[in-house]
Amino acid sequence: MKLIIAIINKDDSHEVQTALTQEGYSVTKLATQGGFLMAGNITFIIGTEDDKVEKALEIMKENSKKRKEQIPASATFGGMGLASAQTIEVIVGGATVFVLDVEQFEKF
Ligand code: 2BA
Repeated sequence: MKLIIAIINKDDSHEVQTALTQEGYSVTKLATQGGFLMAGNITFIIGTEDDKVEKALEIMKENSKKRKEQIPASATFGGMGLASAQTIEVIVGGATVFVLDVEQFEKF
């Protein structure tokens, strides 16, 4: 069994959640915040069988597209040493995913 921890952009999280649930995955959703943009994102915790990991990754990939956004430097942690009026280009969206081995799984 594996534990998938997936950090997803807030704007994509509804589609990801719907698609995962429709495919029968059990999903726990946490409201989280990125350390750099300090914007809300969503972290999904998904416990699943080894042979279902690839399909879950596929669903996340299909439903969370990367895109470029211009962000005011002042909106980033520390402001990157730039004047607050300056903007920087940041890639947002997509998914950051960790897949871990589960040593033991119990439901009481
Ligand atoms: P944030 O830390 O808010 O980062 C949002 C996006 O800003 C990142 O997208 C990246 O494109 C950019 N970025 C982050 N740190 C940067 C820096 N020091 N300089 C310039 N640009 C920077 P992603 O890499 O797709 O990450 C999206 C979110 O996933 C992150 O939000 C963070 O919450 C999480 N994340 C990413 N990598 C992680 C990791 N190795 N461990 C834990 N969480 C991670």
